Amino acid sequence: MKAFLSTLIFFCMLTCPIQAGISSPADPQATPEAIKLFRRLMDLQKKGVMYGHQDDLMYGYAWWYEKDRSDIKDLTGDYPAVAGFELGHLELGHERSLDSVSFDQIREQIRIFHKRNGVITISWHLDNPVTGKSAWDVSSKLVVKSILPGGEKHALFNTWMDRLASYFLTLKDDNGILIPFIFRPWHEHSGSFFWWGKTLCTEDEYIQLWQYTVNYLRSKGLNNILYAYNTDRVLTLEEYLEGYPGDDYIDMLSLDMYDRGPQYFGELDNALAFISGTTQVRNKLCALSECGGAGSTWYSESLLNVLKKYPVSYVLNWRNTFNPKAVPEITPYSTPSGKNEQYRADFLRFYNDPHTLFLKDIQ
Ligand code: BMA
Repeated sequence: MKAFLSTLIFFCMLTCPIQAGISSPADPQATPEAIKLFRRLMDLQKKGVMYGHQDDLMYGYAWWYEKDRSDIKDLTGDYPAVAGFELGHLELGHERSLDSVSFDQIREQIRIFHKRNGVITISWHLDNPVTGKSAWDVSSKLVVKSILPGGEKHALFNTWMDRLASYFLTLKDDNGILIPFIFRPWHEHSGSFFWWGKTLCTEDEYIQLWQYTVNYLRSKGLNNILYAYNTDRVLTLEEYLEGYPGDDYIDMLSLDMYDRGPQYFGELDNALAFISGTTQVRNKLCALSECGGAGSTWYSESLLNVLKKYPVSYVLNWRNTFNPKAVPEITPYSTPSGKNEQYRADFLRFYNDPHTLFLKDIQ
């Protein structure tokens, strides 16, 4: 009996990784590198919150693609732990993204950042396949339906998926191994400002879109990807999970939430409580995948106090647009002008807090 029980326990440990406390990506064929990344992120999320910045390595305040440069590094001496990249317009076969960034240079920076042991996350603001306008064109509620199997834009969408897959297949390290990364398509679903938004398709269509995307990329041998489900501001778990494609498809449950007023930290606290709660039950990662503040108080105790309450993998600020005349709103720019001093001081406090993790902290 004893022998039988220990054999049973051993068998369970092999076949039931969740019960045994070993977490794995949703993809049953995940590459060793994807498994390693997932487990590393799981460990790190217990230690603190990584800082991420969109397009950090591509351009910044008053500079454009300078080798090794980063606004965050200019200010703190360290890179963010997470680097965000954007692939909008790759689907059209263009050489540059909708933000005028070269896809070859994105590849180059992904390779370099991976070598530095940084974490990579990719977003995709793809055009509207029905109207040929941007991702923000919400003039039709039939777009998602039309790109699913049987829809009139399905063949076109497949050519877009092929371009995406072909590009992903070039993201390899020096040994020819696919670089693992987080992919966050179909983002901010709870809002209605992208053609895949909540009121622009049915819940079932949105789920099918997600599943189709993941299955398509897996079928191309891309088993190196961790998928991030994402919504904009939400008030309940039910609202958050409307359109969730399922635990077999998703590795990270993420939220985009910008500071739009005094209720922000309370709402953020509320949302992270139920999102991180559900990630713990599901054995998934949690992230605040886009955020930023209105003004110099954003990198404050209030933000850190919320982040310290929950296991959150990373907090990412959106891009610094190349605009020397702009007043910084989202991230602190490195230029030492009077107006920026307060932002810089706040950000350095945020950087120096033991709970925040930058690139050197995750080596
Ligand atoms: C948005 C804005 C746009 C940009 C897009 C993709 O939120 O920053 O200007 O084109 O992200 O990066």
